[in-house]
Amino acid sequence: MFMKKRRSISWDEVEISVYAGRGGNGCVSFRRERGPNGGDGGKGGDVLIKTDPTMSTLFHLVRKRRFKAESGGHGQGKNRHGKNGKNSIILIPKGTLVSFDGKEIDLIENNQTLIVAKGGRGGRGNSRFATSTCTTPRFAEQGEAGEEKEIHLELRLIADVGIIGFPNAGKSTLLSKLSDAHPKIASYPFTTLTPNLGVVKDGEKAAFTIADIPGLISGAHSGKGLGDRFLRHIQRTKVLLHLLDGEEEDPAEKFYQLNEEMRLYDEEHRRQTTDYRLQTAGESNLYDDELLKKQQIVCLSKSDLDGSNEKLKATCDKLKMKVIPISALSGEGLDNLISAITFHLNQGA
Ligand SMILES: Nc1nc2c(ncn2[C@@H]2O[C@H](COP(=O)(O)OP(=O)(O)OP(=O)(O)O)[C@@H](O)[C@H]2O)c(=O)[nH]1
Ligand SMILES: [Mg+2]
Repeated sequence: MFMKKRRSISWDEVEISVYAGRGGNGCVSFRRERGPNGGDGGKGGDVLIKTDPTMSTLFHLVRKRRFKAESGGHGQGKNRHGKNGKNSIILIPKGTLVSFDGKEIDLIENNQTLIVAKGGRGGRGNSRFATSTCTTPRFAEQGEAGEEKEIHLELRLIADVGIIGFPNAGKSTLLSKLSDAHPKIASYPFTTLTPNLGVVKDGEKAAFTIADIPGLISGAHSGKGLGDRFLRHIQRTKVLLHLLDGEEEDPAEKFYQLNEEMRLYDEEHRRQTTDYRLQTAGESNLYDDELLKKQQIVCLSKSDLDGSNEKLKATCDKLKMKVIPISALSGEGLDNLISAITFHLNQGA
């Protein structure tokens, strides 16, 4: 009985079906006195997956999940070969793990391309089968079928800097001020439902990429709020920008809470990867993805509000570390912040 496969619906994990093009058929044709002249069929198009540095989700694949490349044209008389079918190219964000045929391929470079389904070979026309003993072959080859695959895609966003913080801290507002991204901003928690990615420019040049993720709350590591799904998107960032909400009563307390969430997430992740490594002994982990090992730049947002100086002092005293006051509204502290980010990124290079 035909069973419909369950497909996951999510912006960072999707399953798609790909169909490479069929090869065109070879042609049977003769020219009087001169013998067979049937051309070959064209090759079927491949289905490729390519990373696009400007994308930050797999959302576009939730609606469109079937990709078909063009079939090759059939061969024709007068030894005319069929046209090769056009490839189908699926764009995905950098940092997507592509799984098919029991393989897992991690696409982490910009504009990296991977053929996931190969087009069928075109059939040979009858002119190819003429021999001294068979001068009038009345047959040609059929084109081969293209490959068909089910592909699983899972995203772990790659950005130089990841903005983390509790809901409403001002993460998306900051992202929109620093970069070319236009995330949704509102005065209620959980405005951001999927990460946003932006490019920060230094003049004309791209200086670094920065992503904000949905607000985290206590219990996030075990899926509370919008959950642990988002923590995995900061695993591949080089530096964390920890944004404390300037409107919070006690921002330092929130700093500890979020770090505790990251510690618990690391612990859980380590346990899972150890289990996985035991199963697949010998395979090494690609990158060091522990959240607590990452450099954190701590900022206090909304420094334009009344009483922010006192709050900054109290927070610094409690945390005993440097906290950069910023206001995405007035622009205060943003230059300072960019210098700190650049310093940390260069240090890691
Ligand atoms: N006064 C002031 N308000 C700000 C500043 N930055 C952000 N806000 C306000 O804070 C609220 C939350 O801003 P968002 O940028 O949506 O916060 P977020 O951290 O992305 O929130 P989530 O997506 O829900 O996690 C909005 O009403 C913003 O206008 C700032 O520098 N000063
Ligand atoms: Mg937001």
